[in-house]
Amino acid sequence: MLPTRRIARDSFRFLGIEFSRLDFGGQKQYREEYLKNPIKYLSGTDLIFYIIDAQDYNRYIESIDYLENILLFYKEEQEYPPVCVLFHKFDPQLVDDKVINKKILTLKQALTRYSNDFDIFFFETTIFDIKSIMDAFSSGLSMLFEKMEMVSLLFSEISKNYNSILIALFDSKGITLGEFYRPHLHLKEKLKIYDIYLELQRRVVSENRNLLEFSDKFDSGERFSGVIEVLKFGNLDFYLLFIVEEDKTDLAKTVTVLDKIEAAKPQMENLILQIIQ
Ligand SMILES: Nc1nc2c(ncn2[C@@H]2O[C@H](COP(=O)(O)OP(=O)(O)OP(=O)(O)O)[C@@H](O)[C@H]2O)c(=O)[nH]1
Ligand SMILES: [Mg+2]
Repeated sequence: MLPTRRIARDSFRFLGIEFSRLDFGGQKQYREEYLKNPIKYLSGTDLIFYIIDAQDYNRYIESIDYLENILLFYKEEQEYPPVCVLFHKFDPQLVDDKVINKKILTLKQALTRYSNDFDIFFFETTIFDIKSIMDAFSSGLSMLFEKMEMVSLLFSEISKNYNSILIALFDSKGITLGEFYRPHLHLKEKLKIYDIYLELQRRVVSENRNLLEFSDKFDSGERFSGVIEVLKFGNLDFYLLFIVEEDKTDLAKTVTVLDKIEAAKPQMENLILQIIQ
């Protein structure tokens, strides 16, 4: 990719609302320009994603200093947009690397001093794991919708009644509105599920289906059953993904569990309606 020149603008729709997205080029000359005229460039922001190159230790301080300047401006203006800080380029081979994890932790600690004024959230992301980027983006957006957190709470409640591995709700672009994962589910397994979801969601759309059931297994051999269901609200489509452990002894039991998710649907639909209103 080429470096972004000044600001690249585009827009996208989420939950029926049009958002303007401004990608600020990070080269020094541009950074200085934004700070010289912050009212023009920064005012009126609803949500900030601040991206730090997690591999570039030498520039951590520079990056934090710049963020401090930005936040000082917002504080003066008494604007308090939620701030998502992404430690990016946290590539798969670095996940268990002690040095980078320690450095990131130190940065997080340094940044919490802004948390009195700002809602500040941290994410480790990498281009090699699309889910990590989608999670950061989804979590940020969810800050802008009251009641969105209720979706995950509801899923967590529902999960207690079944051997759930995952319950998640996505919009048509794959943004997560809420999710519950079985505790201690490994990253590898989450990614496997997300890959399956992306493929099956495409199939649901291309075959114009409302429902798709599937069955698969993790590398560990553990089998699971799942269903993707389309929930329609006017011209907004949502995708409910429900995955349960397969009952080895009694497959019929698994099927009933999948049927039972139907029982929870009215509650879910009610909640979605409240969020998009
Ligand atoms: N290893 C690694 N490299 C990445 C990752 N994401 C982006 N890159 C690389 O980092 C370089 C810069 O990426 P850009 O997306 O242009 O960075 P940017 O922050 O938008 O830069 P500006 O547009 O100048 O602000 C490119 O060579 C990318 O391929 C990542 O997750 N891991
Ligand atoms: Mg760029």
